[in-house]
Amino acid sequence: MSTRSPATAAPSNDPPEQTRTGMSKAALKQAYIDNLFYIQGRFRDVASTYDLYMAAAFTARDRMLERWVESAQVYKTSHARTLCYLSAEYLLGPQLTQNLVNLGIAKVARAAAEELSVDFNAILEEEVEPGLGSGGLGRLAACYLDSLATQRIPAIGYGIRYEFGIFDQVIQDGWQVERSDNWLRNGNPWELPRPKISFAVRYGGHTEQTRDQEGRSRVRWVPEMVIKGVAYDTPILGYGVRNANLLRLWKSEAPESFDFQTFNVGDYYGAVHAKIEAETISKVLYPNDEPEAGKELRLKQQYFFVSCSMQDMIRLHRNTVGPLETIHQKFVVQLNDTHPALAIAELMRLLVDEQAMTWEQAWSITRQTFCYTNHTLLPEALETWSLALFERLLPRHLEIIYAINQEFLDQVRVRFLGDEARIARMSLIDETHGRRIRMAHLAVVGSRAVNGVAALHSKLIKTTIFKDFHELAPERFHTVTNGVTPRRFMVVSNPRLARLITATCGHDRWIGDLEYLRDLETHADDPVLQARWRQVKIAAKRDLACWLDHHTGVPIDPEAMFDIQAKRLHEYKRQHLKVLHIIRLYQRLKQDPSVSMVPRAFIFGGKAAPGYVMAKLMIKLINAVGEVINRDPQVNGYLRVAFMPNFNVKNGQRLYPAADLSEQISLAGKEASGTGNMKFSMNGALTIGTDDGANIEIREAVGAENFFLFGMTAEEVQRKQAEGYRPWALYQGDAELKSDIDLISSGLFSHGDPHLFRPLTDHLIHADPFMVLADYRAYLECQERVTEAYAQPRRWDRMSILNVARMGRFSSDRAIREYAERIWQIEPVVLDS
Ligand code: T68
Repeated sequence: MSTRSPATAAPSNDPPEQTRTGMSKAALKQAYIDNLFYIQGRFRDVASTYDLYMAAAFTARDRMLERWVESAQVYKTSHARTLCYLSAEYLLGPQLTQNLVNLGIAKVARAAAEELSVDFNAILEEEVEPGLGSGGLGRLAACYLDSLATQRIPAIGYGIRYEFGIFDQVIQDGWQVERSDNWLRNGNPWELPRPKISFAVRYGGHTEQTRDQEGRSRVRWVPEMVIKGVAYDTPILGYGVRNANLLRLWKSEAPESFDFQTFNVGDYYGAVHAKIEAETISKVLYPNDEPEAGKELRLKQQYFFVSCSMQDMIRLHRNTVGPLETIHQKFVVQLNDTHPALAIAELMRLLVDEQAMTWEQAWSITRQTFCYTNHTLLPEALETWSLALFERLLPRHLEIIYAINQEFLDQVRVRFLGDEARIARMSLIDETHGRRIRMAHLAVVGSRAVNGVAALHSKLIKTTIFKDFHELAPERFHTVTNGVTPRRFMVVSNPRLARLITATCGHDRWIGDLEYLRDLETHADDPVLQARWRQVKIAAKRDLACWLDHHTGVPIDPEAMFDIQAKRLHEYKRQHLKVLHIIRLYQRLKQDPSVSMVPRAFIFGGKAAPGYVMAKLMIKLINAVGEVINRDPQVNGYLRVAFMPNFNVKNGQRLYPAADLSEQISLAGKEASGTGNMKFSMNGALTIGTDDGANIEIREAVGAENFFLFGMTAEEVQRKQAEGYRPWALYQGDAELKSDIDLISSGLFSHGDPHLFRPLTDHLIHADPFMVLADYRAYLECQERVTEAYAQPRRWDRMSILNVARMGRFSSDRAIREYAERIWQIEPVVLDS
């Protein structure tokens, strides 16, 4: 390709109006060239890989917009009931392949690029992912966007367009180092700025009592600061349908008028400062597990996106149906955890103060509009805001929350006469830790439905954190087990496996309806399928080994068992339990070099919150243990340890296809659901896991004989803790456990420094809040069973095939159908093709 004229780059017989968005190879070739020329201003022979990526992205986007406009029109004219998904995080991952798959042109687009001598894999590597989330919760939101469109549910995802997403992790000397994620630096081809869709957001100041023209008493909020939120829209396509939904992210800016006002009175620097302050609000994502204390900016962010979203919802309702009294019939708002729970108070404020609705009517509408999903039971992760901070930033909302609280507690009083302790427990204000607002209580009181994210989790919220609320209104509590999208986590990330499944089943219906994977079951013992299955796995392992060698310098034999734990670093997820297992195997080999062992590669991935010292020390420990093992010729034929730097969606997609064993070893009762467990299992990894979160349901689905279960149940954990847990006694009572921990303290992994890992080992021995020591023995024994099974390839293959065949339930499509039917009461809207 060396032509100089874009118009004649790819001669085509298609009529001109079709070449703009045609799906044929010729049309796609022409579109690449046109987009390269008219958007990037480049000819093929001078284009960089990045230019080629942008051209491919715009080629996909043009085709998406057609469906998007059509969907918007149909949704509008049919007055379709619509879901507003409010989430502070969306961990979208790379967009190009995903969008090509959902457009149904992944193959032909690649072929068209290759005919233009474009290395398609190279342009995919060029893509920067929007890391607008920190973990499972943000990724769940992204999976749900995909499934909402696929299930034809009209939906808008609302969130924040962070200028800097989750930090990039690099590993230096075994330690995590954070680098800022400047994901927008080269532009973002997937978004459309909507400068005309913008709203004012107020902060601070005070409130005043006034009267309206009819003499009714009203509250006027006189803010101290006003900023502007501007919409940036990203189209979200469904798979196998023409529906496309909208992700609307808000960027904060200074309103021009405000800027000029200050400027006019001569305070130029003040004006610039105000502008910076406004722009700061959507500047950076806060990683989870960071202490909330003093995070004024985070509260500002939450209010910012919630206010823009509620104002937008009202505007949309006005533009279509009309009377505000029916807004709860048009929209349902799903709160993804408590981060957007302020929306409840904001909708009240908008309806009562700005739309002059009565309090009673506004509350009735609000209560019918919201639904809330809880994602955690960990007390330290339950959001609360100091009253003083809240009052300073959102004085009017505090009054509204007080009023909601008063009305609510009056009801509780009547229902549970004289039970003052209950009143204190249920209040929206926590008076015991220096007056704080309990966001989870606001979310429960303001919602018509509350749900947990796996069966066990839902049971636990009803018996622990929301026990009192459940006693008051049990009918409002639901469960919807999480799911993940098979488009991204199978088709996009594991094309070899996808092709094999399609060939084996004789159809690809499973991509749109994952229950069809059951068609694999009858082939589970077929030696031909098993051999191919193994080839697919080994190819993925080779790819990963190559990537890891290149990025970490740790060479890994693709024939080894790939034993992977990839998730956020956290004590409750117990990466250190995995490390103790590795140290045990290491010691076994050192003590008896003749012992025969199934070779294993232990691969970790995950970020630690920048301020979470213990989690960062766990990363250092993994790398330190790896360093000793990997260079010890006595053991490194059997054991390897690698830490994948910067675990994000893109890198995750390299891990899931390559795993033989998936580590899901949280302390029972702590992991609300987990979703990585589903991603691994869908790709044929077997799980070693505790009786926790969705592990329990995965085990039920795939069959107990195809799952490696170990450890205490949540009930046993509770009992043990109530009895008084003494890790010291366990440490003293188990010689191997003691020697594994002592080896860490000995300085072997820290160049002789016995102090480096002391905080970790001391904490294990003396406190061990996540009961690593209590599950250690059971874990080792279970790993023995894993080794035994892996040594029988045909048995392992059968188990792996059955795992995939029975994962249908864990598609996010199923989860979204459950939400739509049981919680939202929203019907799909079918578009004619
Ligand atoms: C996760 N939560 C749960 N939180 O830990 C996991 N937190 O079990 C579950 O599968 C997943 O949600 C989806 O339901 C999170 O990921 C956060 O990311 C988070 C972010 C900000 C503040 C607190």
